[in-house]
Amino acid sequence: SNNKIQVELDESSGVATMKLKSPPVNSLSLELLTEFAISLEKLENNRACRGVIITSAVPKIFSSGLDITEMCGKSTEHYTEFWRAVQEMWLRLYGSSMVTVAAVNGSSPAGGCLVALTCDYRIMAENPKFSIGLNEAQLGIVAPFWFKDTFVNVVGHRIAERSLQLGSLHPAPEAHKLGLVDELVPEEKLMEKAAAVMAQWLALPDHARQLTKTMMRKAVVDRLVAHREEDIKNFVTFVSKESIQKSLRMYMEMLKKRKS
Ligand code: CO8
Repeated sequence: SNNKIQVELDESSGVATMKLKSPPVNSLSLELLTEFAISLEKLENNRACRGVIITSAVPKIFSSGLDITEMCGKSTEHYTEFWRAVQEMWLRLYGSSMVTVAAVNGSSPAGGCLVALTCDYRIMAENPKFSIGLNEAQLGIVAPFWFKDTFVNVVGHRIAERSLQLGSLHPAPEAHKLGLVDELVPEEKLMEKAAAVMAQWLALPDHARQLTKTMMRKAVVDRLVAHREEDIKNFVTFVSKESIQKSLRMYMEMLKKRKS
């Protein structure tokens, strides 16, 4: 099949695992984002499922973030559809009533970091070669306000302000110190630890936890919902600029050159 996400539900624990499997780097393409939102919706509507662990099936990479090729040389209609899919994925994940745990088993820049930040809890493999952060500024682009809000809600304003301006990618140990990830474990223990954390969160009654989660996140969700069309318009205008197209093309070339 051409599934880019492997979903498995353990009926006895009520915990699903979503494994991103879109080699080489789990870029969040329109197709992957759409599958992500649909998979989440299915689990959300499945009463047997109370929690989701999100991880990667690609070695060394959690997700390389938004697929840059979706933002290069495409039509206004395409940019519009793409951005709506990014919003949809985030709205479903941030607003999920399930417990969501990110098992970050590789590098996690930009949109990859957003996916992790959007969960309730983050566990990262302790490998210092793996880094995580919202590095948009390094690409000459600006993280949208709801990426920023999600980041601030995890690490606080000061750390977010510095990290966003510098477009920092933090190696796992530093990410842990900053509170960007909650825990570091040896890579081979990651899934075991994620299951243990999940069990701890699921030991509480769902209802009070869900209402508390909603209370904590509602303002940020409502802000995007209220400004959704405006946010799409902003993205399309921004990404359509020749200067931004040039920055993105140069960045893609830099990625390719770095290899050889
Ligand atoms: N999108 C598309 N293609 C990508 C991306 C990406 N995000 N990342 C990597 N690729 C491609 C590479 O170009 C390369 O292609 P090819 O094989 O054709 O040369 C292939 O994937 C493999 O990549 P690498 O050789 O670099 O693989 P490594 O294992 O050496 O490194 C990394 C993996 C660390 C993930 C590295 O590829 C990397 O740093 N990628 C860039 C990550 C990044 O900066 N992403 C930011 C995307 S922007 C975003 O998510 C938010 C934007 C918000 C919108 C703002 C308004 C405009």
